[in-house]
Amino acid sequence: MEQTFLMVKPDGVQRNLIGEIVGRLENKGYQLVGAKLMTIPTELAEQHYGEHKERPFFGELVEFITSGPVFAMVWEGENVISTSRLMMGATNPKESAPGTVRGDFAVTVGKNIIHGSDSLESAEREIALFFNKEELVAYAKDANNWIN
Ligand code: RTP
Ligand code: MG
Repeated sequence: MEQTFLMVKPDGVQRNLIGEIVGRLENKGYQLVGAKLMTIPTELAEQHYGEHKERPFFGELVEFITSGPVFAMVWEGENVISTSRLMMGATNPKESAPGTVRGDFAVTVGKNIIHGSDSLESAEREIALFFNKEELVAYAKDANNWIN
């Protein structure tokens, strides 16, 4: 089953949006298979955002993503990579539609609340950067078994 790497950025953690974001993904029908609250070391941030190394905002981006705890997650489900990107909204909140995380909660591109892998290749790379295999949990969901 397809998996993606999603992360509530430091601004989202500070604004108490972890629950809101996890809730949206659960309600959609995706399954959480790994999660941790962590402060990203600078070296890991530079690796994670390596594709933006030459961009003028790279320094600010690394500084921001390491500035406080993030909530790193792996989510699983059909088309989860592209659909979770749709649920996040456009990178710049001034273009992200209402109903998306960035459209509903963010104002500026530098503090846009959530990260999501943008392709299968990025998802595999980012999951491996942030999680060991043992930290990802395969499990069946059947709520009816857990009520009585
Ligand atoms: P992300 O990687 O964080 O999920 O965001 P994304 O794919 O939608 O956007 P991407 O192009 O990968 O950019 C990564 C992050 O860099 C910041 N950014 N700042 N100042 C700027 O013009 C600018 N452009 C991008 C954003 O925080 C973006 O999420
Ligand atoms: Mg990106």
